[in-house]
Amino acid sequence: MQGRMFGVQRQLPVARFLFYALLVILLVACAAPATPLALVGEAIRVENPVARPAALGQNSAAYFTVLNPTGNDDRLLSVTGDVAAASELYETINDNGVMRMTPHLEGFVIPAGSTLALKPGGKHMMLMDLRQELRPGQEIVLFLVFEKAGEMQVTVPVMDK
Ligand SMILES: [Cu+2]
Repeated sequence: MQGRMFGVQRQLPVARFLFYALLVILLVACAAPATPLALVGEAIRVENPVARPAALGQNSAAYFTVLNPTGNDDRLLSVTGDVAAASELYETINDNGVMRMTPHLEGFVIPAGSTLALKPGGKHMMLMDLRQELRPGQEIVLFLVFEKAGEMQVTVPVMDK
């Protein structure tokens, strides 16, 4: 009986050592990823969406930021919305002083732990041949389709002119 008690007491320091050793391993492992720790495990999300005001039948553009805090690259494949006859992903490029828009049928990659900014003068979403007027203050609904995150519904306010 006394021998067993002694045996348990002798094992306790070993258990404590293993506990701290495991803690150190976990801390080192957690410090390794490039993604800020607070963001790990969160899903892809869209922030600050806006659309340009435009008249019925005209073209408009939508801008937003996609945050990818996951550990995997993802790709914004396409965008759709009932407000336009067609919606596509484009990029405005300065070609020797001439601004040109080029379509990105392959979509936009959002690397793991980084953001994709769609903004005026850069990558953006075109809303072509509007089925309705887009007035400032109004809200429209767009659907973004991601390779891994799937479809995401986004409410987009129409910005001031
Ligand atoms: Cu455009």
